[in-house]
Amino acid sequence: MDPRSTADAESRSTHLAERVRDGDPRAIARAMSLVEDDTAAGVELLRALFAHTGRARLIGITGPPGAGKSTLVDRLTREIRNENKRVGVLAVDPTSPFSGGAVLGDRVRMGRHFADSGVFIRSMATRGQLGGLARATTDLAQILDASGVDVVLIETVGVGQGEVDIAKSADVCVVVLAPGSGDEVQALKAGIMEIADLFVVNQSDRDGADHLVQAIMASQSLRPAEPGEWQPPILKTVATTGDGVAALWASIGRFLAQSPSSSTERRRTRHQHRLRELLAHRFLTSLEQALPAGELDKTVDRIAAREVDPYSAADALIARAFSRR
Ligand SMILES: Nc1nc2c(ncn2[C@@H]2O[C@H](COP(=O)(O)OP(=O)(O)OP(=O)(O)O)[C@@H](O)[C@H]2O)c(=O)[nH]1
Ligand SMILES: [Mg+2]
Repeated sequence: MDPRSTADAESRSTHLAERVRDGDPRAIARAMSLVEDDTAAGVELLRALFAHTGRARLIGITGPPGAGKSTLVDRLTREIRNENKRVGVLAVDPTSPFSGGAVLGDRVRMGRHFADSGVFIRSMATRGQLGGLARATTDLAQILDASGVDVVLIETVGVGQGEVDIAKSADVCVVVLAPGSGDEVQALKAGIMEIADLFVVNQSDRDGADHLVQAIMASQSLRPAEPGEWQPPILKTVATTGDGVAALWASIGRFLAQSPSSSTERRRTRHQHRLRELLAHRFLTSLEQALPAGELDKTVDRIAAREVDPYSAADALIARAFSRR
């Protein structure tokens, strides 16, 4: 590569990093696009910003489709803004058949915050990638963190493992359920009951809210807590009116204050996942570069034709790629 263009790229990303750190919303949006598109400039930027991260609290909001997560995120955002804290919102848009048009819906629901410079909102498409989604979410949260937001709210639909992983790796995980839709059964199946630090029974203005509270209590009694361990509280909210949201925010605060060690542990887990992912990605890239073009595809064809098993094929490819070095 032309050394001048490399130097240009570096100075551009340094400049962009500075603007991100100033909290410039256009710079934040640009930075996020560079990262989401998996560009070299995006990596350069994350590198430059990393030293300035670690301050923001990540709050995962997950639950079945339509439980009221976006409406709740909107209300929480207002609550947090009342304390004069800055908020970033990452809404992971499921392109799953469960939920249609979330991008537009989220935009409309979050509309009142668009003019507020203390709030930055970004919708992320899932694009079917799994590990990639968790990675992209972590990276975008880091950009927000470096830009000086105090809280990052991450909305994911708790339907797939990828989404559940994202919520789980936040500093606190809020599981939102709503009465009357068989949510508790669905949530149990998706494995999101185990990851809750707090439960929210939203839409508690509707019939069946108390029944749902009972069902959650019953599911929790199956796993008794150790003495001194945090017991996930069950909070009732009506996100459309804001009822119970102040109490929810207070409870989140209590969790964060009481469980610093679990928070440290989760941060470590996030870094661990990220490092392993990077290593796997880089390893595969250098493997591909070391092999003749088309070699991986040829091997796939041979596996499909049962000429070789995938285990021996993997060993052979690694031996071939790295023995010449
Ligand atoms: N009655 C009632 N309706 C609510 C409440 N909270 C949300 N809703 C409505 O429920 C619907 C779904 O709300 P959303 O906030 O979009 O739910 P979501 O969980 O973000 O949905 P997805 O992102 O599509 O999974 C909307 O029509 C809301 O107005 C509530 O507390 N009570
Ligand atoms: Mg939503």
